[in-house]
Amino acid sequence: MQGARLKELAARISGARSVLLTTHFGPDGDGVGSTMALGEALEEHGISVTRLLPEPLPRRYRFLDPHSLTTHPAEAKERLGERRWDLGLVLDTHQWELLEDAAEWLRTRTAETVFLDHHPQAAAMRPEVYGDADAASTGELVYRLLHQSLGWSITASVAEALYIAISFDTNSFKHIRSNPASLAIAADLVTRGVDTNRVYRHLFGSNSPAKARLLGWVLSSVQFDCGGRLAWVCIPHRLVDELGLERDEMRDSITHILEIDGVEVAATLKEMELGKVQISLRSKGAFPISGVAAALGGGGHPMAAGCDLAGSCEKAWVRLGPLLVQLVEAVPDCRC
Ligand SMILES: [Mn+2]
Repeated sequence: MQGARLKELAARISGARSVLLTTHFGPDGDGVGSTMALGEALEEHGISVTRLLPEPLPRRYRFLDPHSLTTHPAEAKERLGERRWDLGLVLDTHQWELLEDAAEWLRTRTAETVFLDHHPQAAAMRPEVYGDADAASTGELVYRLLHQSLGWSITASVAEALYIAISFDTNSFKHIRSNPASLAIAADLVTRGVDTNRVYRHLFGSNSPAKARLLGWVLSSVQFDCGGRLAWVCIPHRLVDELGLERDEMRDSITHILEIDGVEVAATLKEMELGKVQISLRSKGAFPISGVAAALGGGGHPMAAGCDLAGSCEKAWVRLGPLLVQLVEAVPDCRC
C-alpha cells in the first residue's frame, strides 16, 4: 500500500475521539495482537478505545489482556450500554461477513467504518478498505501506521502486541514471503524491549493437554491422496465435544500435516458445530489453494485459505476433494 493511503487512514484515526476496534471471527494472533497494539497506542494519544471481538478472547491470548479490556457481543450490551463511536476500525479482514455479531455494532453504532487488512481483495477495491496484500501480517501494517504515518513512538507493551501479530502470521518467521519487512520490523520491536521468550511461552508453548490429544489423533488419522502430495483429515464433532476443545485449539493441526515430507497441500475439515464444517487449506507454495477456497465461497492467500460448508465432514469432502485432486494432479511431475 502506498504511504499516502496509510497517511489518509492516519488522518481519519487521529480525527476521531472514539474508536471501536474489532477483528474477524475466530480471532488469531495477528487480529488480536493488532487490536491490542493499536488500542493501546490510540489510548496513549488521548483517543477513547473499545475492543469488541466477535467472540470471547481465546485462552492463549489472555495474557495480552490482563485487565479484561476486550469484550464480545454476548456481554457487550451490558458493558457498553448505548455508547457510540466516531470510527469503527476492523483489523485483519475486509469482509463484513467474517465479523458475525460484531458487524451490527459497527453498522449501527459508529459514524463510519474502515478496514486495515493484508488479505487479497477478490472484488473491486472499496475506498474504506486500506489493504496491502504484500504485507505478511496486519501487525506489519499497524506498525507502519503508528511508526511511519502517525510518527508515534512505540512503547514496549505495544511492541510486544505487534511482535505477537507478526510472529503468529509468519508462523515464527517461517513464512515471510521473501520480504524482509517482517524481519526488519521484528528486529526494531525487539530493541524496544519485547521479551521473545515470554511470547514463545504464551503463544507457542502453552498447548492444553486436550490440544495435545487432538494433535495425536489428527496425525494418526491423516489420509493421503495424489501419491502423498495431498493430505487431509476430518475432525468430527464427537471428538471436539469429547476433548472440550475451543475453536482456537483446532487451528494448528494443519501445520503439522503440511510438515510431512512430500505433502504439498494439506486440508483440515473441522466440525466445530454439528452440521457446519470449517475448512482450512495450506500449501507449501507449489500449488496456490486460494482458488479452491474461493470456488467454495471462501477466500485467503495462495498458501493459506479457507471456507465454511454446511453439512457433515463427509459431504464437505465430496465437494472439496475433487477440486484439490484436480489442482495437485494438474502438475503431475512437480519437482517441488
Ligand atoms: Mn493476518
